[in-house]
Amino acid sequence: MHSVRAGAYNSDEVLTVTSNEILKQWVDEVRELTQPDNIHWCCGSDEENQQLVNGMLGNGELIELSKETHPGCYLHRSDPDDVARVEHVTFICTPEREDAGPNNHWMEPTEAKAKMRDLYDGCMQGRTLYVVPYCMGPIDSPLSRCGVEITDSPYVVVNMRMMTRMGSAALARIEREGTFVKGLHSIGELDPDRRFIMHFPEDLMIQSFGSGYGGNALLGKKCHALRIASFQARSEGWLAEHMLIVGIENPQGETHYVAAAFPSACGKTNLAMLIPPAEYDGWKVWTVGDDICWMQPGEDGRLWAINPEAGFFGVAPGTSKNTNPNALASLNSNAIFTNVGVTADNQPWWEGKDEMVPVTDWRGNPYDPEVGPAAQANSRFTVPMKQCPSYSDKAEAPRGVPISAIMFGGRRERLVPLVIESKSWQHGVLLGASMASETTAAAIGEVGVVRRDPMAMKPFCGYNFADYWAHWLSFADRSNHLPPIFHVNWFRKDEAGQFMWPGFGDNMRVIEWVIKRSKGEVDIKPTAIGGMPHSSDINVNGLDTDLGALLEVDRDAWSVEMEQIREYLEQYGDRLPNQMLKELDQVVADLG
Ligand code: OXD
Ligand code: MN
Repeated sequence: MHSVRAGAYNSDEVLTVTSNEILKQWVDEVRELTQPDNIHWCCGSDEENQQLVNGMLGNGELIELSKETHPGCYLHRSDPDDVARVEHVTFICTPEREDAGPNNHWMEPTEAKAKMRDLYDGCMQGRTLYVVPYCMGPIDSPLSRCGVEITDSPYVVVNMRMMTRMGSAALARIEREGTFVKGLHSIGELDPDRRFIMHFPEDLMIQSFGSGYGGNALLGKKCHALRIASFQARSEGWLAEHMLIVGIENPQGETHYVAAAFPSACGKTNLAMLIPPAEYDGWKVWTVGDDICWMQPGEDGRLWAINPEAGFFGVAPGTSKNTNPNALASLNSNAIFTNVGVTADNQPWWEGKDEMVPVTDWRGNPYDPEVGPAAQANSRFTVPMKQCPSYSDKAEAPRGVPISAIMFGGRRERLVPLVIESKSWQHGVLLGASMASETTAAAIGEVGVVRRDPMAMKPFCGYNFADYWAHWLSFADRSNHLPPIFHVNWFRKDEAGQFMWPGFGDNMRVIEWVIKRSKGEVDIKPTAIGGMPHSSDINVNGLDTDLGALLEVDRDAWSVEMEQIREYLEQYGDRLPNQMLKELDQVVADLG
């Protein structure tokens, strides 16, 4: 095995760092194009990390937070125009437009590569080029896949070190396997008009320019582990999904793992770390992952899943000891906070955290509530998963964990019951494909507009959704031990606009029923839209909630909903698998 030294290399020395010819050649090509002053191959050591941090403390890219309350924690302030993913300039570049599908922005690959070449030309002059080898998933898991990100941002390097298995061990695996995803990233000038996130799935390649924000710049996450991986998974027979993975251990010590997909901002991180209600004495919740799940049938036919990530890149606002005490407890040390406020005693602060009053807002200005919130709405924390009190050491298991149930969910104030079980795997795929959220009061005239977000993958599927559903459907032929699929909705409101379900830790009550169903311990009431629980099978002790109303099926309203789903699916034209319409027609026929 060829060992890697950390440090700066001149161009001749690069050739001695790795035995992988493709990697050597690519780094050399990028060096010629971008013209960095230095090249640094990252080994992932503590010393290397400290050097990078020190450099950023020196130039103000990082600000040290209170050593007393938050040792090893730093604040990063992004450019105010660079605080979120940029879907409008995110492209899937396949030779045929149809392969990207109506769900993606598409650009012809030669055109996209030429555009990016112009942007990258000389862009790293005066900067260091970092070569970041990483592994998505446990380093010795057959389900894991590797990548190399080239970046000119040390902030990206230190974040990638928390979010992935980064450094020498990943490079050694790349040298053994020979294949890896190539990700090229430059912050450029952070100009929103010169910002593109390009994906070339057929070349296993990502090119990102002009943004330092997580989802656009930490290429292991959305770009690799979802967009490129979903494409790769299709040809290799597995699934790359926008799902959390949570283990539920009952008082007898038996643990069941559930994978669940929700659109962004529906509480995935909270669900992955939930604290069961008081009466669930003896139950434990184990967090395997909060955002991404890769799964495939094992020899036993069950789906086995890994979390390809090693850290959380979570939304800070709203995270508190009431909503997510496990997340909060993870953030006391060794975390990077991006775009949050700061208190007088130099602690990170965001809306909803606690009663402290910040003195500085996310832009570094004196905090003034009249001007806006202290923390940017999409401000984030980056932290190693292992710091979470509910961290499951099964997150390191090379085989992954067996999935007992899959849950899909959206944010629906009306119509959609608390929980529905699919009639079959195929009907479950329809439930996933019809996932949607209603827009909230953010924009006038838009309240209650239903936006479809199939499998919560709308911004993340690296190919045509019609082909993606066909791939999902194909699993019915790959195994007869697939997990049951459910659709949940924590967000129903009553006439007075009040939430009908308490959510958060009480979601455990629904998960308990889901697991009972997966074990065949309780029956369902069959309905046109799927299996519904008998009210007496969901534990609502101590809750003041109208379970009957949460489980009712409004036939007329569902008929309208099904026609809207049909309209949505028909956009996919001839490529839409027939089975999807068959499932839909069956629901319509059963509704009568
Ligand atoms: C995320 C997202 O950052 O889904 O995880 O937007
Ligand atoms: Mn996500």
